[in-house]
Amino acid sequence: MLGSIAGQPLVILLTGHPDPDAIGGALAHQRICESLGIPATIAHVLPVSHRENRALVKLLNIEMHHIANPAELSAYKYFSLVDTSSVETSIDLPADLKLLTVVDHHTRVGGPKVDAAFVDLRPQLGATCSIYAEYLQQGLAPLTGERREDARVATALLFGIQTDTDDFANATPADFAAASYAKAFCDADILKRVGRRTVSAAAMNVLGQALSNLRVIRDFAFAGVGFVPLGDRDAIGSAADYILMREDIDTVLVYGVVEDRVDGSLRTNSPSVDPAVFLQTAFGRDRDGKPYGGGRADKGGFQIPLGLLAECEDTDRLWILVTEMIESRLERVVPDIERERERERDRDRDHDRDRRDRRRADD
Ligand SMILES: [Mn+2]
Repeated sequence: MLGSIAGQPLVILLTGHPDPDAIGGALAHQRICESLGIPATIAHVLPVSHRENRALVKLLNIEMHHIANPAELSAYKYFSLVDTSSVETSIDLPADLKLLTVVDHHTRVGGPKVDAAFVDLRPQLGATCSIYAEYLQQGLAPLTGERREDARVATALLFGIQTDTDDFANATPADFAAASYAKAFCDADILKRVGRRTVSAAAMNVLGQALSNLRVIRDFAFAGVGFVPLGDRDAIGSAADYILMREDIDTVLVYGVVEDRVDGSLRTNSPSVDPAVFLQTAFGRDRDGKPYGGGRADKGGFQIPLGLLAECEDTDRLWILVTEMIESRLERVVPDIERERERERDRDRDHDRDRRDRRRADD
């Protein structure tokens, strides 16, 4: 199919914010085009927004054309879609630009049938990069390891498969076969560098708060993180995910105030803790009988509206109220919190008495 347009330029148009599966697939598509004598350009309309993805483009030195104006596409008669079956909607494509190929692994839900000369849709696969690795392996521009270029394509393919299958957790046997083909040619050092996880500054700040306020009651831990901007709400769940890695606990709850509500996340790897039951026992239901929290096997979340209290301008005092409310509710599920508090009170009392005794002795 591609061979029939040899010599004519083609554009690989990525839809949405390019992710590693789209970028890796596009790079392999470009390689196949070039082996057939077709100059192919990778283009995208929306920016590469995720930092990890920008690192991939930079470290592998991938040339991608950022389209700002549809006129920039006038040089092409043909285009290909990779890792999508639908065209970018934020731009009006030139009317005479013809869709030539579609290679994708997404399940199509409704919408018009894809109209292209070549269509390969495999919703059973975890990544589009797996389909491209298979093309290469079966003889379309195969990797040989002789050229530096091979390592770039192989690394991008492997990273695409890795990220789209959630680090292979959702990989099918075909994805593993594709990954193992790409692995043999990939640049392990670059793969390690692009795969380095990044954490936003906001998420790290929330985590810092959670760690310094963390209270551990046997195998349960909880922490309040104060006021969190709405846009950083996910950082509460991320902090809980991180704290759950601590080896001596199996359940953690992290909460903060987000806008006019208390917003929290529960994480557990205890076989006996059901997040939905835990949260309902602690926080109950609102007036309409709707539980404040819910969850599934290993995670849950809750939101408790603060009502008029949210307007309180003394945020220090509001935060004290919130922590007392949450702690007294958590005692319903973790009675040891109260016992712990009594021990603390006893310690403080002993401490005060010691100090008084010492002072008397000094007198
Ligand atoms: Mn994909």
